[in-house]
Amino acid sequence: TNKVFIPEVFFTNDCLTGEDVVKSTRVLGDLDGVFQDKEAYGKMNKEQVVYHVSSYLPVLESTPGGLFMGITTLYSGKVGQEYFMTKGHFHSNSDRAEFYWGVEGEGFLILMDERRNVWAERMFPGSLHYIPGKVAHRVANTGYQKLVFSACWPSDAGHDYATIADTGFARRLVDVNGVPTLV
Ligand code: S6P
Ligand code: ZN
Repeated sequence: TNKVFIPEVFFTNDCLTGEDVVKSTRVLGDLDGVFQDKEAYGKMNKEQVVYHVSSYLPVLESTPGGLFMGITTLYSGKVGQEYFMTKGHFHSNSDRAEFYWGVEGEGFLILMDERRNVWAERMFPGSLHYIPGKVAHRVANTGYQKLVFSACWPSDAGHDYATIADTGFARRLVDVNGVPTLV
């Protein structure tokens, strides 16, 4: 089915924008440097949408004690043998934890601690994932349809994309003869 979970919102937020839901889109061109295979990346259409995020923000960013909720729709695709994935990040307030849960489709949550140990958890409708503080997180779509997952994180977590942009994840999830494999 094509049913995507869209929450009915029962809060009035105090965001500067006045928006209950903030939507953002990452196209392939926004993910320069993320994928291993530069040659394959170079040949692809940079306007292609890789994922959309709808964020539900009942309080201002960086408010201590509040919570945010987001729904990510990650499309199916590969750059070379590497599956479409989110940029991935640590939290700026590095000890802040997060929940992810699978809603539709299939993939893997890829996790990396501060010592650069990497592991992955299978995502599917109903899967629930606790991401401890100080653990970087990104999601790869290994299926043939879109992968939809939700997240809940503290409003003072923030996003540290720079560390991943500089040093990446220590392992990548690639298609090895049709099998998603961490290499
Ligand atoms: C926010 C939460 C998610 C991601 C989203 C996109 O803390 O982890 O809403 O923002 O899945 O991933 P990324 O790595 O591009 O922010
Ligand atoms: Zn996060």
